[in-house]
Amino acid sequence: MVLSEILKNAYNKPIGQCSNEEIYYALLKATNEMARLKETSDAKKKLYYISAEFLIGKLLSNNLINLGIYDDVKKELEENGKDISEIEELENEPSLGNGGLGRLAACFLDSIATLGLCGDGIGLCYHFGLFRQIFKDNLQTAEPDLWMNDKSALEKTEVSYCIKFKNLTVVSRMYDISITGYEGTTNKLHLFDIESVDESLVHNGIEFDKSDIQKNLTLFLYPDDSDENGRLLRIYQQYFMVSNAARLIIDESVSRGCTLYDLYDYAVIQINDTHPTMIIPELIRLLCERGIETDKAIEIVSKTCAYTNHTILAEALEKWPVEYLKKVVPVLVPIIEILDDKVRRKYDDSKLNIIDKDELVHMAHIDIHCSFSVNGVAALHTEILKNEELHNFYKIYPQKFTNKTNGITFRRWLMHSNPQLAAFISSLIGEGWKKDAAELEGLLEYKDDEEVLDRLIDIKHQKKLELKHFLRRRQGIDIDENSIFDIQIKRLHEYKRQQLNVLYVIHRYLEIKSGAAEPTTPVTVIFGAKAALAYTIAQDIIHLILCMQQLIANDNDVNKHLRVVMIENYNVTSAQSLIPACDISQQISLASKEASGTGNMKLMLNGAVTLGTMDGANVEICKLVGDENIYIFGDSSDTVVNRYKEGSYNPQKYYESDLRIKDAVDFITSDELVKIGNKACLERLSRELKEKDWFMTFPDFDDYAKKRLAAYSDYEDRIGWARKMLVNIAMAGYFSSDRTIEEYNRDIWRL
Ligand code: 26Q
Repeated sequence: MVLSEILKNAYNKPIGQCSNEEIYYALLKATNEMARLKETSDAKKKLYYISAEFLIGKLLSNNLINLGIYDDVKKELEENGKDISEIEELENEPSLGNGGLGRLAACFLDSIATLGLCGDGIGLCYHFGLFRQIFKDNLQTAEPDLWMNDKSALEKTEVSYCIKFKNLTVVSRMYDISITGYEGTTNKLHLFDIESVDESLVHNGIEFDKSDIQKNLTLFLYPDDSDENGRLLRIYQQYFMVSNAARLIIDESVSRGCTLYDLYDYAVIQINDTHPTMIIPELIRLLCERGIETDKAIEIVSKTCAYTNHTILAEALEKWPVEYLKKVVPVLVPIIEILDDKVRRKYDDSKLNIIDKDELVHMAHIDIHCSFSVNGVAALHTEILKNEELHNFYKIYPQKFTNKTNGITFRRWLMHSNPQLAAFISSLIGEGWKKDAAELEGLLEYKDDEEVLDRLIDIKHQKKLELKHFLRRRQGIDIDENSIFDIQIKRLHEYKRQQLNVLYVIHRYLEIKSGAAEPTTPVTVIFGAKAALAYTIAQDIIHLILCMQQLIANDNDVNKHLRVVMIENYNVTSAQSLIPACDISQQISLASKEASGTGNMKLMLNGAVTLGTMDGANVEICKLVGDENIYIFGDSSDTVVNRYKEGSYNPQKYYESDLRIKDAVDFITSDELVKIGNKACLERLSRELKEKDWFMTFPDFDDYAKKRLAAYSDYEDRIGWARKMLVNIAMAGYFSSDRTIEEYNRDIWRL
């Protein structure tokens, strides 16, 4: 592709005279056309990855890379005085997801297309992505993020269905986004929408009338469900998504020769968490409508569907009142009752029931009974599902359970976000790793090569400088590129324990302030996190972090040694700047609570060293890199699980016996902080920690402080540290989503 020719045809101008907007649109159009040439449709069986979230991030550069023209385009632009990163900035990020689960779906689509598998994504076309986070008075506020200001990345299709709810019928429309594989084929992400959505419904931040379904159905990702209208809207969204999906799957399968009795030979449906669960009763309903008898329909659907579990947190497992389903989609209720009845007849164990005694429908139970595969997302997580959370199901369906440890696409998370490191790796071991990530292990040969280790340090320094400029531009904050970048970036949740991190920061601040600590290399502690709007304690934790940021920035005794920075509106785009610049990757969830984590993998791949608990995929990272290349602390998942079972945890005991904990917690409500913060928020958080500390930060504090200090001290030995970086990069190959997808295909999809 020659850009100058494309621009000449489109605008009759040379590159130098085109605006960045003109170049952006021309590139978008050209990549879409190139992508179309790589579409294939000759397979018999097709995968449908159905998910309420696809956190795909910006597409342009990713597509240029996958189509193999990024370097040429970049060069041609440079020769004409244009900077590709300025053109990238014009693209809005489609933030159609919250975090890990949505980003995983996006990485999977990349790998499915890269491996040339026949598989599409199906989801919803939310007009507003996840809210834009803005800090005001050290508090998080939310603004609407209208990413879809033009529909250029979306291609309108002919596909449209009539979807009937109890009191209303809507007409859907399918829009497509092309998913390019790296030197692979082009697949589709199908996003369903309705024409009557009214963006002007949104006012006063992100408030809107939650009852006007015709106008709000696909307005927002995860409408606030703290009230009944919000919860009903979620059910409307979920049913709209799955009913469209079910019809599309049936239509496409039939057009390939399927009789519906053999649906599972033509389609496999991967259900991403419980949000799309209603596709099971909906498919059964549609098959019955087409003349198939109920038991047979249940059998066919169960052989077609596979379910992925992403959490063991009870509050995140969806349970919908039968009453709500009757209000929105009464047609599904008799089918769910039949499924529940079959379970009750067969098993004498109320824990297996689909509808419980409170008339709540356990969505995960539908998935497990009516699918042929149930998988967890990391080895430890799957073991906990089998032995604890889903033990009763495992006893009756041992053959359904498998582990599929998560992965990430190295195209976005290394080639795109860290081209310098990618090029250096290729100069050492060749380009093969881009298609076969296990080849990264070849780097181990250079473990003692000081020239190589020096170059790794140089690249990290360059990425830290780039982050410094990014932050100055975006937030007007100046950070010291010669400090240790100690980073925790992920959704804000108590189980992820940002509060443990900030307690340590307070402790360190007090130590430096009092002269008890004499730091050598300064440290910049960076946070990036959005908190759900109805999640009060999470908001309070953000508030505390922002207050510490301000307090330390203005304290000249401390700020030369320690800084806190909270990234505003953390998203995929900022992750791409943060991850390559990280020295220490904080993965400090309470053991047993983080199903897998995927940020941990992205950071490792970019040469960050993990400071973490034995949780999720950290366990597998630890096994791969060895004890000397990771900092592990805290109680094991067995200890934690038992402590919960015994109900024996008492935070007060730790608060009173460890002066560091007491001083740090007391500081939350000190005069200094209350002066710059909100007293009620700070007091609420302090009380929560002292009286509940449900995610057990105090028992892990001592070990955390020790290991964190050990990491800071080891960092002083620059070559020793670079060796740890190199081992982490070399051993990250296992976490390529290409490997994950090969396993899904080998064990579940069989395409
Ligand atoms: C549930 C009920 C009502 C409203 C919302 C929800 C809800 C919404 C989003 C429940 C869960 C989610 C998202 C979960 C998620 O992102 N899980 C993460 O999935 C990653 C990919 O497998 C894992 O790496 C993370 O460990 C896991 O937390």
